[in-house]
Amino acid sequence: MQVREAEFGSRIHEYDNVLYLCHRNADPDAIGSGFALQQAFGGDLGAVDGISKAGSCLSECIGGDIIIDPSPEGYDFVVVMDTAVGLQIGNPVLGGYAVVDHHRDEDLIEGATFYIQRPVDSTAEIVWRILVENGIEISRNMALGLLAGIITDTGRFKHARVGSFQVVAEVLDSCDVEYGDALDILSREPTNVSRRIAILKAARRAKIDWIDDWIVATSKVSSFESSSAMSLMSLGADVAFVGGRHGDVCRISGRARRRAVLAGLDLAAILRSVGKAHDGDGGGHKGAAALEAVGSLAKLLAECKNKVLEVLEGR
Ligand SMILES: [Mn+2]
Repeated sequence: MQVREAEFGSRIHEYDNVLYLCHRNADPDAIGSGFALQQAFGGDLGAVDGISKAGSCLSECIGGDIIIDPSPEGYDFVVVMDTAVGLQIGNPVLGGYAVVDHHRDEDLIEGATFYIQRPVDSTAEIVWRILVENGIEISRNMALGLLAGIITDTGRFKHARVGSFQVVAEVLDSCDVEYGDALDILSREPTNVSRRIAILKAARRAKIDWIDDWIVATSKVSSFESSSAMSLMSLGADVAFVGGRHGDVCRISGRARRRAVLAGLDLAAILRSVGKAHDGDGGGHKGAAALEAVGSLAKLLAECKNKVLEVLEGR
């Protein structure tokens, strides 16, 4: 059942022992959002598998105490943060749970006790509304976490819509925090050598296809798929898919320029259908999405690429 932001407090207070659970490789949006709710309403903060570089940088700066791979059975209730697809939290067996998320997928909300899902640019924007409407006093660290989430999920406002600017203005106006403080935290992330090598390899191995004036790049790396896809886009691709093999599964990260999304491209839909067709799943946003599936990485990449070319042809 979808509930209003104002109802979150009374619903969550029905439970004594709550876990705020972030997705795999948790990013600043998941960490900042989970941290703010945990500070506001009590409970524990956890993440599946581990935290991304930027996520752990943020967590360190705001004093987050994150349990890696917590067992949900130990809690009365779980709030799944910034996650729409069960696969992203390793498909655990959950008793009662809620979802607070900004993706469009329906996988997890179907079984949820309640959920707040709105297609805004970041989960942090929804959490801000929850805090305000429940009359929570917002600390500087809570505000910093939410700002970091909005900044990263909008690609530093490159894909931001008016709602994210509005929330940022409200945060800066009502909390003891400067915009530059949040930027400082995010720039503390060390420029990781293995990440830069992965990106350069993705560029060297890229296959390039085009139709009309749309350019689609596909490539393979063993990690840092999403950074690599983003970099291929900044090198000139309109759409980029970068995949990697992780044990038995392949992960593919896709990114599309805004003009491709405006032309009708929906990467979340494409990656969901390719994922589901190969014993996996996928989802995300129209311009940034991911899948996990079983099979040949080259074939999966080709299938994604062909679907994109079909959509963009003649647009
Ligand atoms: Mn997010």
